[in-house]
Amino acid sequence: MNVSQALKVYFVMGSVNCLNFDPEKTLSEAIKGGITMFQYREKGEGALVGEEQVYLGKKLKMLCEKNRIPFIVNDDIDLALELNADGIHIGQDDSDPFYTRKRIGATKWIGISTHSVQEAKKAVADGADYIGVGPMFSTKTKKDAHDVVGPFLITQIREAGFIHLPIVGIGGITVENASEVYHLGANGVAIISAVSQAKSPKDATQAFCSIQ
Ligand code: TZP
Ligand code: MG
Repeated sequence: MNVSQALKVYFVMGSVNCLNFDPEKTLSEAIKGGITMFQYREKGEGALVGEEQVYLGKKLKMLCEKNRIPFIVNDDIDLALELNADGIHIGQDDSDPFYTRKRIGATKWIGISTHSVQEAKKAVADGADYIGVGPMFSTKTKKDAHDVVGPFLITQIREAGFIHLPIVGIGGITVENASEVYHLGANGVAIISAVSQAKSPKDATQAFCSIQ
């Protein structure tokens, strides 16, 4: 699977995002529903740390591996290495992209969060394999989220030229608004709460998979 295919329905989650089921059950249901990539994002108030964070990460990685779903770790290079993740996702304030590349190696994927055409251009120069663009819409999931940038920024990034990286939209994405994100040029949608807090994460994922 290449990066742009993997981004199509990209489920992002940590233990604090799960509402009706534990993280393993939530992920296994989302896998049954058809997610194309998973990001382990264990952060926010009440998030697991240390050995517990690693322990849960190993269980989620095993689930992904068994089902051939690429497994990405948020922010933490050491954790990504320890879990033998397929890649890492970093924000503008996280570790330096060149340092990150040096540590995780040439074959792993690096995703970089961007909020403007300028940051997207920089992500290309920094060796990203894909970029995240957001928040697409308002979200309660990330307390320190950037102001909403809106899905049209994806079109602007596409039209700016020289940015041929796969793009995933993130932030406030629901089954109702996801098609707008795809239609404005995204290769995929990254979703937390619309799957992790759904009554049925499997049905919610299936609904995302049938869009476009
Ligand atoms: N980065 C930008 S918005 C966001 C992240 C991690 C949160 C997305 O969560 P949700 O529940 O899909 O709005
Ligand atoms: Mg980050």
